[in-house]
Amino acid sequence: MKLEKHQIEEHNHKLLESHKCKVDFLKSEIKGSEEIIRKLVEFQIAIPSWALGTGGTRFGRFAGAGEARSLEEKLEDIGLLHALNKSSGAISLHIPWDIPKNAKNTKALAAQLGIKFDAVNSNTFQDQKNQSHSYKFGSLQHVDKAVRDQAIDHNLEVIHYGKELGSESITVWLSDGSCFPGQLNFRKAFENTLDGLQKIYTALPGNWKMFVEYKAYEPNFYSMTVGDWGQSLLYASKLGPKAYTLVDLGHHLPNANIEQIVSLLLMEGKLGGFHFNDSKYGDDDLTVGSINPYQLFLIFHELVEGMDARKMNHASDLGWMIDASHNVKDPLEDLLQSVEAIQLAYAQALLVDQQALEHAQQKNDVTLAQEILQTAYRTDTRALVAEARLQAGAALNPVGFFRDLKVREHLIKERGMQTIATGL
Ligand code: LRH
Ligand code: MN
Repeated sequence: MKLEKHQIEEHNHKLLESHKCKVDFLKSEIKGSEEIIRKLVEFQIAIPSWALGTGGTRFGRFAGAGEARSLEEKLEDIGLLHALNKSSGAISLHIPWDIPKNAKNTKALAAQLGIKFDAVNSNTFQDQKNQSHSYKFGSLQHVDKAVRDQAIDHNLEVIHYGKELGSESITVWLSDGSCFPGQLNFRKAFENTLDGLQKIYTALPGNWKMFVEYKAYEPNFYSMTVGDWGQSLLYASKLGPKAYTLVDLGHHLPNANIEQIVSLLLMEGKLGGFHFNDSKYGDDDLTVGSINPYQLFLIFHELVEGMDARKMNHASDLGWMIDASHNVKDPLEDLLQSVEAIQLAYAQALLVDQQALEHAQQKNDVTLAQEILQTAYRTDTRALVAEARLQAGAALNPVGFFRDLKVREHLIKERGMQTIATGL
């Protein structure tokens, strides 16, 4: 479904007056609003190809309707999201769920929709049909060299597809680990995994990055061979300058201080990017900012402080990606809300008076430091984020417009009720 410019202008026209009121008031209240709006316009978030359909759990999946049936339809859906918020200008592919049948055509369609190819993801956590060796007991960690070599070859294949499409990074998430004490020799599992990652690293094109994604548990429930930020940092440090850690917000043990992890990985120059989502218990892959928006703000506060300390470009120097799974909501509405939540937290973090905060910290004035931080968090930045969309030619109210346009009804007419998108 393609959105015409005039449709967006008509939608914005109805909301313009109240929007102008809100944004003018906010501009009168804060310093540097134009610079913040410029940064928001630049800030693009990659949409996961595996989250455009309805996800499920082991207890079941309640099918959605009108879902994307192919990589082309997934690109069209992301094109629609990008037309609505001009902040979803990239896709993160998962191989083999989204193997491009004709990379040239896929690349041309993406370019037409203004979509870039962010990190490609390998998959050695499922056995594919007619696969020679099973990943039941792991992939790169496996005791059997034939299984390890199969997993390495798969990652080289993923890099090949990424190169064809113009991607410049690969995310390696390994489900490897163990379910019971005694099942695995941790040292040998680490050494096998490092050896495998090294062989994949060596095959990286010059300008590529490798993101090593860690996870505390699931699908293994006693140990994971890339189980936390320390292990991921160990791999990335031993691999070389093109290897980084990837922080999936849902991959931590309860009450982990993720913002401190982010600060230290940035300090080490080994933070590669994010898989944004939210969770209350485990790897729930819920809408970003839907459970713990204050934590998301604190993470962006550490990002802005740490990236400015290293003079990094906020928009391009880290991988900004969503990784979510939608069990009860329309996947496209959910993704629109997630992008909005990320932009809101980023805008709030840009409002923090860093100098005043540093001054308060130097004086151990804890209350003042908290007041400075929470003043930014308690500032409603919705009008700023909406103004960034307006200036970028997008919709003032993406979810409202998505509904007014009856997009899902259109997609159902086009694609039918019983359609399943590849992915989780
Ligand atoms: C693992 C993970 C990983 C993806 C998968 C879809 O939990 O976060 O990033 O490969 O989800
Ligand atoms: Mn992830």
